[in-house]
Amino acid sequence: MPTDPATDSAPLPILLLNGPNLNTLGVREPDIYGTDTLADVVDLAERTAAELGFGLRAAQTNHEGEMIDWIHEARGAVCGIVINPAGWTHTSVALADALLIPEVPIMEVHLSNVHKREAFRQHSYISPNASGIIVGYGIRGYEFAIRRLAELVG
Ligand code: DHK
Repeated sequence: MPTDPATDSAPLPILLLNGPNLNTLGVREPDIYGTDTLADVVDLAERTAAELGFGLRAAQTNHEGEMIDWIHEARGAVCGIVINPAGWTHTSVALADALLIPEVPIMEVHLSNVHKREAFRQHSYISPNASGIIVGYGIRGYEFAIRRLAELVG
């Protein structure tokens, strides 16, 4: 398990990133994305990470450059990344490139089953470099992703 050089014992935290529009979870198209909020996602992720002995850093943004800056800063600072890239999944070469920079396992999460939806949602620029992809489990997908990440880095 990669450890924090500052303490030489505690594992590096997991980084949870959520992309555009996910700040509106709970009110946005609840028939597709459910009624849980982003705060519920972060709470579930924090509890799951803590159970497995990891800290968690969580952030959401609607600004692609900000997301890319956070991913650059993650190099050497986190043991893995769980990301729901939301709409950027299907559009962003820049985000896909950025996710190679930290050189840690990446778990890609989508609340909805993107493969049951519009054709444009069925291509992901992120998936070819993801260690795992979880789609269609609602917010439980984040829990599964953290559990898998812990296995991969543990
Ligand atoms: C979230 C979004 O905002 C969409 O743009 C993706 C994803 C699907 C989700 O299911 O979590 O297409």
